[in-house]
Amino acid sequence: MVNLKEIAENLIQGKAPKVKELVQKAVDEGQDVQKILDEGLLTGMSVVGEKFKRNEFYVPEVLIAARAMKAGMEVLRPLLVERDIKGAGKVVLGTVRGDLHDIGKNLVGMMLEGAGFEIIDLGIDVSPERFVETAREKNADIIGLSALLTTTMPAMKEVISVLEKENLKGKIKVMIGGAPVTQDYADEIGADGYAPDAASAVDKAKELVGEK
Ligand code: B1M
Repeated sequence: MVNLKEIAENLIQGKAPKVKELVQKAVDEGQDVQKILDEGLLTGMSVVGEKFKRNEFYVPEVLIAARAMKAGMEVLRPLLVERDIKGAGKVVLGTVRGDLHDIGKNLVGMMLEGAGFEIIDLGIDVSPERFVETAREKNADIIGLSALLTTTMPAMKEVISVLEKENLKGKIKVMIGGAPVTQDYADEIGADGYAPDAASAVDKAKELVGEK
């Protein structure tokens, strides 16, 4: 039986092939997918974050660990999205302008996809105008914004301003999230919803589509 701590350890050390192998093994053994994600990959990534904060890790180490995280997520992706109940709604998703963090955003996308949402993922460093234009063109229900830096959070407010200018506020809902983001911040900028993690993002997205 794979010890999930071993997955976390290898992720911290940035050993992508090993992480992928162990995650695959844990899946094959029938271990719970959510547990593999939480106790293996996410636990490892949170240690990386702590080390980064204490200057024990620098950007290259974090990038290598992020690559290992992605390798593990590749294995879990089909399992997280397989629930596939189509037609829950359409979400334009992305990381806001100036921000290059995409691991959490990708996880949110996978979980939403698993819950039957159609995801249009615009990637990272996305301008407010592009979010709104795409959502309008694709007739999306929700714009999902991710920000990991306190310095990029104001870009979320800009998306809402563009929606207001285009008279789309309320018609296209805005859901926000990311480590520094809070419900208070969502209230402050007039976002329709906030979710602290990927699982709650699914609940919140369903709620927002239901309100329309
Ligand atoms: Co960055 N970084 N980083 N980094 N990085 C943080 C965010 C930081 C907290 C680290 C620290 O100091 N402890 C810090 C921000 C400080 C601040 O603003 N307060 C920081 C910094 C400073 C920086 C740079 C400025 C460093 C530098 O260059 N000096 C730089 C900025 C680059 C830029 O964006 N312009 C930078 C760069 C990087 C890397 C490129 C090296 C890499 C990103 C790789 C990648 O994403 N492809 C990286 C990483 C990996 C991190 C940490 C270590 C981990 C982030 C992560 O992936 N977490 C991070 C420390 C930390 O957060 N502990 C850190 C795992 C992920 C699953 O969680 O993204 O929170 P998270 O997503 C969660 C929830 O937040 C939520 O659900 C997800 C799943 O549960 N969620 C949503 C996220 N989006 C959502 C959207 C929703 C709903 C929920 O609705 C739409």
